[in-house]
Amino acid sequence: MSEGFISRGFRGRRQKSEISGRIPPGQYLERGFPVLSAGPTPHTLLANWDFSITGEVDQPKRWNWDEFHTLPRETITQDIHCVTKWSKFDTHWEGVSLDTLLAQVNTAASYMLAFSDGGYTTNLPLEEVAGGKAWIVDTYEGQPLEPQHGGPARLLVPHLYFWKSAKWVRGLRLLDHDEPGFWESLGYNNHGDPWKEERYWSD
Ligand SMILES: Nc1nc2c(c(=O)[nH]1)N[C@H]1C(S)=C(S)[C@@H](COP(=O)(O)O)O[C@H]1N2
Ligand SMILES: [Mo]
Repeated sequence: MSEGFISRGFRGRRQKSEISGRIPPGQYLERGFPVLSAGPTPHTLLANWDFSITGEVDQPKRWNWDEFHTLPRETITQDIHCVTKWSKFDTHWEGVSLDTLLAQVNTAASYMLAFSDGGYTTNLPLEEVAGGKAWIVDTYEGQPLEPQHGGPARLLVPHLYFWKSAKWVRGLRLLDHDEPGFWESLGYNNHGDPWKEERYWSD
């Protein structure tokens, strides 16, 4: 048997050891991209879209679509983990780091509530989104982000369960205290670290 034959047999399939080192406990590897939305998909025209930072800031900040696209952009390759137990490896995104956005406001806040078209919210401590851990993304696998996956733009916080990655995001409300978001008020864990299996409030 030639080596070529053996590697052909493994092509398209990942070695068990690679998966087990990389997949958080209780998760399985998904190859598709499931859609999970608590309500209908909003369709906001780019002409009406803006992104704002409000709340505990000296001066609120707002970018329309064109202004947002003058900001420095980053490409991101990350694994994502949904609390419903699917994980997806090596997803590719493009967008603006929250470090870049938060650098443009003066704040003493320690928390934030991301808010979206349709009313969805999710809460995060600012230290969980600082230092290259969170982005506002508008491109997925080289294409404009599809509405069902959160286009025009979504929050991406890949190190936490994917419910923290608010689709159709329109801004961040900075807070001096923690305030549970949509799923966090309905029993999902306040923090949501997939490696600690922080799925529900009792975890
Ligand atoms: N605005 C909004 N964002 C959301 C949700 C939602 O219902 N509304 N669902 C969350 C959940 S539970 C998950 S798992 C991911 C799913 O993203 P996807 O549909 O792109 O896979 O979006 C998160 N962000
Ligand atoms: Mo989810």
